[in-house]
Formats: sequence, C-alpha cells, structure tokens
Amino acid sequence: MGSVETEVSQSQETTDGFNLVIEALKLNGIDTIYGLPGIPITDLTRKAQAAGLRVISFRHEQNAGNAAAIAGFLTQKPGICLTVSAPGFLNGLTALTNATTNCFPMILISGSSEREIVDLQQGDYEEMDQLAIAKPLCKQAFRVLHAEDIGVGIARAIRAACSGRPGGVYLDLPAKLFAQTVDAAAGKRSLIEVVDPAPKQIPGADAVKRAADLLKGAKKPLIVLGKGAAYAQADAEIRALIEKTGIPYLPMSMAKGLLPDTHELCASAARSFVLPGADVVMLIGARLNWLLSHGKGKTWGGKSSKDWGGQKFIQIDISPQEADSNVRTDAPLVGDVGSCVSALMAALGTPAKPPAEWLNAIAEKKKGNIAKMAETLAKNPSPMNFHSALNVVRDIVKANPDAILVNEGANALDFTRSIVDMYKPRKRLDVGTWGIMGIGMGFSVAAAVVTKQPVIAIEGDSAFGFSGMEVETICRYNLPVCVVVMNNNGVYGGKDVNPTGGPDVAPTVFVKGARYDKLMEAFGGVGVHATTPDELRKAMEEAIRSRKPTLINAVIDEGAGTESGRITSLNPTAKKK
Ligand code: ADP
Ligand code: TZD
Ligand code: MG
Repeated sequence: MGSVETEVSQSQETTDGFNLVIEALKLNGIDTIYGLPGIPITDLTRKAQAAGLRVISFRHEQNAGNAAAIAGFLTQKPGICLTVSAPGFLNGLTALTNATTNCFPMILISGSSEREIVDLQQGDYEEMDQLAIAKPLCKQAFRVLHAEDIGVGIARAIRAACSGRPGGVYLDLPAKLFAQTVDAAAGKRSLIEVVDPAPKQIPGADAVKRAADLLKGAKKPLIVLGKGAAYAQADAEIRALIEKTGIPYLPMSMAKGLLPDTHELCASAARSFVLPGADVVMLIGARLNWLLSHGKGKTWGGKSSKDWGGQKFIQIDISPQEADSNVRTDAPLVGDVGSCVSALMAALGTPAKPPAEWLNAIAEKKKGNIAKMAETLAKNPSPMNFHSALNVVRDIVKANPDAILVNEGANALDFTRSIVDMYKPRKRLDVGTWGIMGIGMGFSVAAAVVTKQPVIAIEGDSAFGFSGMEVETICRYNLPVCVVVMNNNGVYGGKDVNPTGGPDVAPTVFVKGARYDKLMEAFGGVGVHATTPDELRKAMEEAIRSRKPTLINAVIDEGAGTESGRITSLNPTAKKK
C-alpha cells in the first residue's frame, strides 16, 4: 500500500476500488449488471446505478447468473453477475458453470472475505476460498488485490470470457479492495479498454480445401447448425451457404430460426431420416455430444448403440480441441463461424445442388410427418394436452416472430421445440447442453432487458418452480414477459401414486390444481387461469399487446406427458412394465 499512499499525496483527487470497477466496466461497453446486493457489494450496486449502469436485482443469485449468461449469448459481450461472498458466490456458481458448458461469455464477480482470515481459516463472516472453488468449474478465474490492478483484472476477465470458445469467468474481489483509494488520474490511467476482445480466427487454406472437397463429393450432404452458429451472428453467411449449396440442414434447439424453421431446406421434420441417411455431415458450431447421440449408434444408422454409422464429418468450430471428440472428424475447420463459412463459400465456387434423389426423399418424409403433426395439432381434447396448448403458442410466435421464446421442462420442453417454429435467429433460449432446470425466469428477464422485445416463457410446472420467485423481479422492472406454466401437476405429469398407500404423494407429484397465476397477481402482474386453447390464446394475445407481466396457468392433462419427455432412454430407472 506504500505506493498507493505516495500517489495519493501527488494530487488532491482520489478514486477508490468501487469507482474503478464501475469505470472499467463502463469503459468496456458494459451497461447492465445482474446481481443481488449484500456485504461487501451493496455500495457497488448503488454506485453502479448512480453511474448510469442498469442494475437488475434478483431474488436468488442463480437467476441473476442465468440472466448474465444469456445476455452474453445474445450480445457477444460478457454478461455480468454480481454476488456477495460464500453462499451468494455458490448460488451464482451453477450459472457460471452452466454458461461455460454452453459456451456463453459471462463474468461472475463476487465479493469475498478478508484473505488473511480466509487463508488461516479463522472463521470470517462468509469465509470461503472462492477462487480455488471457481477455478475447475469455469473457463478462467482471477483475483484482484490492489485497486490499481482492477483495470487489468477486468480486461483479462473480458478477454477470457469472449475470445476463442466463449465461457464463464470468475473475478474475485475481496472486500478490502473496494475502499482502497488511489490517485484519481493514476486510477484512470490504469483502466484498459479491451481492443478486439474476440479476434476473428481465420481457417487455414488447406483445411478449407479439405472441407470443400469432401462436401463437393457428397451424395447425401447434411448441415447441422448449433448454438455456436447462432452465437456467432454470421446469419447472412450461413443463409447464403445453405441456399447456394442447396444442402438440407438441421438446426439444434437454440439454432432454430437461424433460417426460418419453415425453410424448404430445413430437415427438422425428417430428423430420424437425415441423420442415418447422410454421407457427409457438416457441423457448424455444434458439438457431437449426447444431443446428437455422440455421432454414432442407431440414430446415425450404426448397427448397435455404439457403432459408427459411416458418416464423414466436417466440423466448423472455434475450438481446435473439439474435433474427434466422439467419432473421427475427416475435415476439421477451426476458426470463427463467419470466417470459416465465407472461406468455404469461396472455395466451393458455384456448387452443384445435392442429388435430387436425396432432396426428394427428405421432402417426402417431411410432408408425411408435417401432415401427421397437423392432424394431432387440430384435435381439441379436454383437458388440454401439450399439443392443443402448443398449437396456440405456435400461432402466437408465428404472428410475433421478434418475440423471444424461453423454454424449459421435460415434455414442456420437447413438445415446444418440435411444435413451435422459429423464424429469426437467437429467438429460442432453453435448457442447453446440460438440460438444466431453472434458467426460465433469469433468461426471461435478461432477454427482455437486452432486446426490449416481448418474451414468451413456456415452462413446465416443475421447471418454473426453480426460478418462480423472480416473477416479482419481472413485475418490479415491469418487463414484457408472458410466462405460460404448462401445469400437469408434476415432474413429467401428476399420475404417479405412492405405492405404500401412505399419506405422502409420489416423488414426482405436486399439489393438484395449483394456481400459479395467483403468484403473478401477488406482485401486481396479470394472472390468468386457462383451461382451453381459446382461453390461452386470448390471454397470450393480450399479454403481447399490453406488454404487462403475465402468468398463464395452462391446465394440461396430468397424464399427457411421458417419463423424462423424449430422453426416457437415458433414465436407468425408467424401465417400467
Ligand atoms: P448445440 O448444443 O446447439 O449443438 P454446442 O453448444 O454443442 O451447440 O456447440 C457449440 C459450439 O460452437 C462449441 O463447440 C463452440 O466451441 C462453438 N463456437 C462458439 N462460438 C463460436 C464461433 N464464434 N465460431 C465458431 N465456433 C463457435
Ligand atoms: N434439476 C436440475 C437443475 N435440472 C434437471 N434437469 C433436473 C433436476 C431433472 N429434471 C429434468 O431433467 S426435467 C425436470 C426435472 C426435475 C422437470 C420436468 O417436469 P416439468 O415438465 O413439469 O418441468 P413436464 O412438462 O411435466 O414434463
Ligand atoms: Mg410438469
């Protein structure tokens, strides 16, 4: 601290750790903080608001963290989550780890207790070695001990979050740091405006040629678009690639809408035909993880559950380590999506369309499946099932293509993904790589704050419970969020019974006939109880029109769902008679 005192004596004006953190964030274009106040960061939230940052306070740090993460996905700037020490930090950590898993840029900033006491484990208030705990769970973790290092700390955190494969970064700010004073001019000079935080990564010419040659030789090519493609904001390049080559594509969940789901080359309605049928598959910002059955097994036409289906893979990814993660990658193309797709287009010249046989077979499959779905959607059973309710949501989203759709649950997730078409990029936000419950209200708040567009959150009743208290946050900031709780009385449904006949209900079952709409009314929002598609439609239309915080309790047949939705096969206890 000696040098700090010398600097202070050099001029009258001083600044402190609080101000330097705020100024460093502002200098780097950060305009919003998602957090929850308390020792030692309460004044940081106040001063940030006073300095013109938008501070969105939540009821639980995990929801603030999820908000920050999805803000990062939507804007390519790291979303900032601010928490108190130990328990607040841990509450935010799940969101930070989830962000890292999903490749979303985010920075969790947590205050921490006094280093000397923590390191000697002398029992400080909210004592915890947060840096050590965060390290294995995020992309990178830093601690700043001196106010004059805040500029470097924030700069390093931003670069780590955004560059290469984006991810979550932890920044540990001990309580003592905030009150440290330094000479104002020296403090200002110590701040860093990060130049080019996510540098373009240009693929090598040989890698481009290898990929182009493989694609040109394909008889049954397929493109798989993942959320990395959506994140990259290379929408025009991707569209041009698909339309110029005429290659059918399959969007992963959060890549839906990169091109409209109604596009003639969209193969979503023929998924189980194109995956085993394709000979060359080009992954663009999508990993061959469990969501794609690891690129092998029966899904891909393999003879047994672990057999390779014979496809050749081209993989466009910013991470050089991603290729060969599950099956061999014949043509890895390492770089950012925009640069890779542009380079590939140049190398392809004027490509011939894929063989008509392949395209016609896909079109035929699509036609059949779409007709079958239309039949199911036209039914009007009582009580509502997922299909009759989601038929309404499908129309509302079609009429409001700029609205953001947030989605979580099991059946409530799977049915929404397959029934509700998306028309524009980055409009569908969901449970992502982990299939995590609890993102709903955090994502909804940030989506509304960042885009100013209406948000429609389609929530399983169980899923909603993980972040449901944030309806107060939605009301407090008067956000245009319409939550639809698909209420089937429990996890996957409400029909399980306690086999012992005892008074406890089965582990998957909730209070029957719960009125989630009342929860929204408690905070001044609009609550609607909807038992028919007509009631649901009217309520959703009104919510979009009024932009008032709304929660619709959509009563769904408690027997309409299936165990684990569409991933029953992953459930080791699901082998019921
Ligand atoms: P999905 O779940 O939609 O299949 P994943 O999360 O599995 O998508 O894959 C996203 C991939 O995108 C990651 O491997 C990540 O490295 C990659 N990625 C993220 N941003 C970019 C980018 N700008 N350019 C290229 N690849 C990217
Ligand atoms: N906890 C967390 C954090 N993530 C999870 N994915 C789960 C638990 C397990 N889980 C699922 O995978 S889906 C789900 C849970 C608890 C809820 C399903 O019930 P729901 O949806 O009401 O949200 P449906 O429509 O009834 O199927
Ligand atoms: Mg449910």
